[in-house]
Formats: sequence, C-alpha cells, structure tokens
Amino acid sequence: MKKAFITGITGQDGSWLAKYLIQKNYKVYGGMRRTSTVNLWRLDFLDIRNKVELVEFDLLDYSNVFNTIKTLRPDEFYNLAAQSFVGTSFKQPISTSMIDGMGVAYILDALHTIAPETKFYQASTSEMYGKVRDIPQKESTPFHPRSPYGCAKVYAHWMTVNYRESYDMFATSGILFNHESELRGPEFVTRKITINVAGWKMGKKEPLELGNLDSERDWGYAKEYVEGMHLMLQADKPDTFVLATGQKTKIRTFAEKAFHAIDRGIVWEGSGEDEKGYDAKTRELLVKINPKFYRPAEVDLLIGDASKAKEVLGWSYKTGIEELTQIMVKSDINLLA
Ligand code: NAP
Ligand code: F7E
Repeated sequence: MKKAFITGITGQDGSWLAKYLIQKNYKVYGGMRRTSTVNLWRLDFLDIRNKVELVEFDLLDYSNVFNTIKTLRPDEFYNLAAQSFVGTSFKQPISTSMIDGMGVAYILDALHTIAPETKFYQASTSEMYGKVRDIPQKESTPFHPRSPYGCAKVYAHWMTVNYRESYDMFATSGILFNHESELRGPEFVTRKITINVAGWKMGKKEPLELGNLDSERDWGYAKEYVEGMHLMLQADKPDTFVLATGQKTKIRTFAEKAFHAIDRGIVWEGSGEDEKGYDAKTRELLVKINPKFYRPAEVDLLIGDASKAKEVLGWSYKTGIEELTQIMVKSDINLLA
C-alpha cells in the first residue's frame, strides 16, 4: 500500500485529493495545524474523516516538518498547505511569504536530507503569471507576480525546480489555474457568489457586494485538478505542468450564470464604483460594488494552455463553467435547505 502525505488536508484541494487517493487504495496521512476550533467540515462533507490519519503539522516549524517526514517517510508528498487568499496576502505579506515560500524550502531541505526518494508535488499557481506576458499562459511563459502571494509562490516554484535539478529529486511543480468546487472557501469570489445566490433562492435577499467585476479567470473543477496532481507524480520524470481549461470568464459573467441558475436575469446599470446589477423582472438590487474588495494590484486576465499535461499525462478538464456553476449553486442551496 503506497503512503501519501498531504499538507493542507483541511483545505479544498487537500480534501478532494485525500478522497481520490483513498479510492486508489493509498494510506493517506494528512497534515493539519492545531486550531482552537475543529476544522474538518470538508472531510465530513466527503465522508472521509475516519479514513485519513491526521498528523499535527505546521509548515512554519522546521522541526515539525523534519520529524514528520522522518517518521512517515511517505512515497508521495503533496504540499497543498498555503495562505492561499490573494487579498489577505497584501495585509499579511510576511506570514504569507513564510508559509508559501520558506515553508517549501523547509520541506525540500528535509526531504533532501532524510527522504530523497520521496516524490514531491508543489502547488504552484497561475498567480505567478500575474501581469501576463503571453496569452494563453503555458509552462514557458515568464512570471510577473502581482501580490505577495504570487511572489512567495514564484520562490517556492523555483526552489522546487532547483532541488530537482541539483539533487536529482522527483520534485514536480503543478501550475494550476483557478479551480473551484462545493468545498471552496467562502471568501473566494465564485463561492461567495454561489452562497449569496443560494440565499436569494431560500428567501434571504441580501445584495451581493463585489469588487472588480471585469477581471477574467480560467475556472475548472477542483475534483478533476487533484487527479492531475496524482498523475504528475506517476509520470516517468519530474517536471512542471500547467492544468487549466483554456476558457476564460469574467466575474460579472459568473455572477450572471449563478443567478441564472435560480432563474433570475441581471441588468447592469451605472459604471465604476456606482455600477449595480438589478433583477431584470423585479428590479430588486442583486449586486453592488464595494471598493473594499478591490486589490492594490489586480491580475486582469488568466487563461491557461494545458496541452503539455494532455500530451504527457493524458489529463484534460471535463467540467465546463456552466456545469461547475450549477454544481456549486445546487450544493449551496442544499446546505441552506
Ligand atoms: P485552501 O482551501 O485555502 O487550503 C489551504 C490549506 O493550507 C488549509 O488546509 C490550511 O489549514 C493549510 N495551511 C495554511 N497555513 C498552514 C501552515 N502554516 N501549516 C500547515 N498548514 C497550513 O487552499 P486550496 O484552494 O485547497 O489550495 C491548495 C493549494 O493549491 C494551495 O497551496 C494554493 O495556494 C494552491 N493553489 C490553489 C488554486 C485554487 O484555485 N484553488 C490554484 C493554484 C494553486 P487551515 O484549515 O488550518 O487554514
Ligand atoms: O478572486 C475578483 C478578484 O479571490 C478572483 C486562489 O485560489 O486562484 C485564487 O486566487 C478575482 C480577482 O481568486 C471579489 O479581484 C471581485 O480578480 O476568487 P479570488 P484569485 O485571486 O484568482 C489562484 C489561482 C490561486 O492560486 C489562489 O490561491 O475576483 N473579485 N470581487 C473578488 N474576489 C474576491 N475574493 N471577493 C470579491 O468580492
């Protein structure tokens, strides 16, 4: 039985990956930080809380990282832990850099020292492309991060490549474009929208407050992206791979699709901070702008080219944006029912 260790098991991707690896008959260990409140709702949602072995793990503590690897000696190590919210990274740049950047150096150093045979996956991100130099973005596109989060992830990516090249370690970097699901954190824009839309369906009629409606993202389904992570560690050699859908959608379009899922159309009026979205039939105010959700620097357009992953790994996305929106709205309505 292969042993996999997943950091960030309490997060969106960690939970989906744990479920997938359990189905593949792995023994799954999950690293979680000590918190004062139990934080296992995603594992419960997927009904796998009792099928993973939880291990106390904090990326900021080198001795903890080292001893965890020494004790478990996993066949596969998936580093999914991060301060993953771009907005927060502007307010907490130092801790974000420590977790998302230095934390990866801790893992790579510990693996190199005591378990160089362990295969390592680093959760890299399309945010590294930031102010994009190519459209669409692929593995060879230069990086230009636009947030402390993106900067820390660039460092972690290059450290992963560096350990691969210097020590012949199986260290792979997956550059994943945005992927969402029923388990997405409620602060991310897709889930924030689907939770609000579910509220309208169930009679809680609160206008949705958003920031920049015009940035564009390449959104896929997280459940499929974790399969790509696993495939990367089964490849003949370690490498860097982009996972994306190759389709882009504006934030305002995602909001329209989500309201459409409950049979409401939006008409937009005004511009800039005064722009508002009204129900096309009832004229109720559905969406308004709150500048507090603007970012100091924005990533305007992300759209990925995953042809290398298709060719080498046989991976491609299946769930498009329409179906993904339906899945998320439906799930949030069920949670409120
Ligand atoms: P998420 O839901 O925010 O989960 C992040 C996980 O990291 C949580 O389990 C969190 O634990 C854990 N964590 C945070 N700080 C930690 C620390 N100091 N020590 C140990 N664990 C810590 O993120 P996600 O969406 O699943 O993303 C997974 C990874 O992929 C992240 O590295 C993210 O940056 C990257 N990524 C995500 C996307 C995307 O669209 N989802 C795209 C590209 C890359 P708590 O529950 O205790 O907070
Ligand atoms: O923002 C705009 C916001 O926070 C998407 C993380 O998983 O994907 C994620 O990062 C866009 C941005 O995700 C609101 O300005 C408008 O342009 O959902 P998000 P993100 O920043 O793309 C990447 C690939 C990661 O690696 C990250 O870990 O939506 N936006 N209004 C808003 N965003 C939020 N959160 N809230 C709003 O009200």
